[in-house]
Amino acid sequence: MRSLLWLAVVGLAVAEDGLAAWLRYARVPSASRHLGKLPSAVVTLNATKGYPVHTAGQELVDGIGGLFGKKLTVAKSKPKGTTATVGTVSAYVDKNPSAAKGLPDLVEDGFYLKISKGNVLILGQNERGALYGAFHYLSVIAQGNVSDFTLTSNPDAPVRWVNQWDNMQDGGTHGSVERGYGGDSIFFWDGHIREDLTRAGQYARLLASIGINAVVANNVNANASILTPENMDGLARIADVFRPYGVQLGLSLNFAAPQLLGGLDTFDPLDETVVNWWQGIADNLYKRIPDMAGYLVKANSEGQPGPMTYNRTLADGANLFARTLQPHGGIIIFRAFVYDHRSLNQTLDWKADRANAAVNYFDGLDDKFEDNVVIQIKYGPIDFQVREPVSPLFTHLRRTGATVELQITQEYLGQQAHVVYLAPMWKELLDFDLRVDSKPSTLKSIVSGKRFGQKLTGYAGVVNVGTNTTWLGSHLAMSNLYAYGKLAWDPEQTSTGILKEWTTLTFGHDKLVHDVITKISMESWPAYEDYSGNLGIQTLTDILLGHYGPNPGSQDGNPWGQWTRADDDTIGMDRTVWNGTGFAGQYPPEIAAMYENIETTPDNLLLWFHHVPYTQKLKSGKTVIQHFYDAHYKGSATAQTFVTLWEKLKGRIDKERYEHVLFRLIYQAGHSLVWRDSVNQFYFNKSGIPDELGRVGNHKYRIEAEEMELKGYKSYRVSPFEAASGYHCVVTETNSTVGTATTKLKVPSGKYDLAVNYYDMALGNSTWELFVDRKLVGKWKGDLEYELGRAPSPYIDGQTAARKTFRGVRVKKGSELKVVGRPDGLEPAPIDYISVLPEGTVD
Ligand code: GCW
Repeated sequence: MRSLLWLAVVGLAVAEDGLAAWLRYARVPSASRHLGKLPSAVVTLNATKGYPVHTAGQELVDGIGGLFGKKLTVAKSKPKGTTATVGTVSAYVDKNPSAAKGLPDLVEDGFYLKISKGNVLILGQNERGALYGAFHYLSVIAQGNVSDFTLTSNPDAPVRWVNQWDNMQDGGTHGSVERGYGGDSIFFWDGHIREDLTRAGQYARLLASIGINAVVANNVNANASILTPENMDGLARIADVFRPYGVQLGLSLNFAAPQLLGGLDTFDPLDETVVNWWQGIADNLYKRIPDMAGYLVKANSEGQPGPMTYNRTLADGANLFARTLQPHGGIIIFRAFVYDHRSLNQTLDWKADRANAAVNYFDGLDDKFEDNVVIQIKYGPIDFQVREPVSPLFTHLRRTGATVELQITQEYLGQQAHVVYLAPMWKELLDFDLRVDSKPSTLKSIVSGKRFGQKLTGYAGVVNVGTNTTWLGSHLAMSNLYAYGKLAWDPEQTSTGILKEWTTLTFGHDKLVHDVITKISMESWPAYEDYSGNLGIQTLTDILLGHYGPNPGSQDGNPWGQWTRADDDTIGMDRTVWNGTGFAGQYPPEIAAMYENIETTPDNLLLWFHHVPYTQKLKSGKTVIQHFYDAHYKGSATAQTFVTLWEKLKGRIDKERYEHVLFRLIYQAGHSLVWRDSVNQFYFNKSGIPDELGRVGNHKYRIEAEEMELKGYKSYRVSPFEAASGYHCVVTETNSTVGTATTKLKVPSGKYDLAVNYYDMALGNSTWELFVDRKLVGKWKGDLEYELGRAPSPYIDGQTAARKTFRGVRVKKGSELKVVGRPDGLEPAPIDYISVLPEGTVD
């Protein structure tokens, strides 16, 4: 059996399909040199199978086996030779009472490591801490650092949770995992808990290795049926596969469950029958899962029911659950993402502002919550945008503990089809000083509980992994999950330091691999911000559909409140107190004063706080509109370099992951141009102000498909207009007949890169063929909906626009260029334009 497991571990490392993520335990360079400095046996103290100390012993055996090819034995008592001893502090002190004095103070989940001449002592404050210590030791030696050291490590905050937005059932517009881009739920299928929970166990292992201690498995838009007795049994099975890794299970609740599931005629939180119903639920859950972490509740938000339905406060709602959990030791995390998406009106009310909602709703409640209530606050006041100021609500809760909600799933940030390394953004947020009472008050000091002294504080990360073997749908996106865990444990770590660790563990030790991944990753968030939304205007993605491609116009004119208030002359949200929505006034005075004044508002948040003319001068000296144009050119140019950088790694990492990443980077490079042109075209059209450098609207290498000679294709006006070059594309005349678009090239003879911009809708798999002088240059299918996990779309728009490039194609002056499009299903093989680019040019 052991040898089978052994093969399984080695096999994982060989397959490189991403499943093992950063826990590959791949052989370190010159492994045999280190053998003498490693333990020969593992001793686990008071280990019970199925609990973390036992798991830690197994990981040490598997890890040292994989990393160094050294086979360890597991012993009960002290064997001969070097030993790795792992257990809790109390189990260790029971055996060695005299050792107690030399041990450091550990907080819950903390660990102590002492490595000396191949002897390894790993002690946890609790079992989970011991496992964390084992993972930490393995990570250090996997990075090639096999030397003596002593380390005491305590987490910065007690709550380090992950939220999955998994639905019980497939379907709906958001799929089986809401805003998930890595496949179906690993937990649920067809309204039930999956029979096979292997992936759930593997997920817990990954999370434990980065210090995550709980997972809320179901969507905050919760289905009441999760609480049927059958599903509660299923949840207990999830808890069983989590338990060996010290990961606790949390549950999202539907506030109206007493009515929807329990058959009561009310869900009023102060009604006694409702209270009793929830108490019964808590008792039944804890009977099955005695170590359950607790609940997560989204109430009175985006159509979810809540206490306000009965004119009760959010505190009444949270306390209802808090009291039913108290006998069991659970906690309730109540989300601050409460706002009204139905009646906000931008035309009637200049002062209306969704950003104001959280502070307004929670005002006056700070001292009303039970002790086991935590308020979970998204980092910014709106919704996971590419740049937001830190939510001011963090400064209003001084008695009640808060967690900061970060989003690992890249909902507004490229949906894992674009590389965006998020640690630098999170660091900026966590390091931001909110100056409460004019004292240092960084966000990280608030969510660690240090600033205000609350006990229950920390981090929540929305991590929508799925059944895809890469977990998130992209190998490079996994650095975000890794960084999330690392920062929740210790926010002082640096973005580059975390990345270096992750890269070594994931891709090995090659310096060039490191240099390339570091460069791409560190440039990725600034690039994405440059080619999506600038100066605090938000991501400018399509907020009514998939939250993916560009669609600046979708922000305004609806009650969702993610407004830009762009008109022909001006843009931005006036959130000042003197003339605007008053949002700036929700911050402590020093910060409020900074944002109130245009002069002191940083450029990168200018349009978040102020409504200004497009000609407003920035601190950089540029106008707002020229900044838009320049940033979009700059960001998309950077995205092109990611491809060439990555290509340097050919042969230096395994083919499987090399190709997988390359495919996405090529796609991203193309889609970044779609972003650039859509956003620039939109604001040029609105403002009428030309680009000083003459780029916007002038594409000299471009041949518009609608201007080619068409047979079986017809011109089609795209909506939104900016999603097509020249506002039009071509589509086949019927769903079953082929179309051709032909033109004679006027360029001098030579080698060119030919780029075809087309639309890949999730309605079929059209085929396109590109010919030069009747010779086939290339052929491709419209099947991105299978290749990329990003939200599928049935429309011809900025979400489905894509580019296919053929490099170094020889053409002659007067050559015939022809695209043949074969529609499939309802997808009419749409083409926007073809660029004939002198080699190396991008446009
Ligand atoms: O960002 C929005 C998402 C919703 C999500 C909601 C929330 C789970 O578009 O899909 O719902 O936030 O955080 O509750």
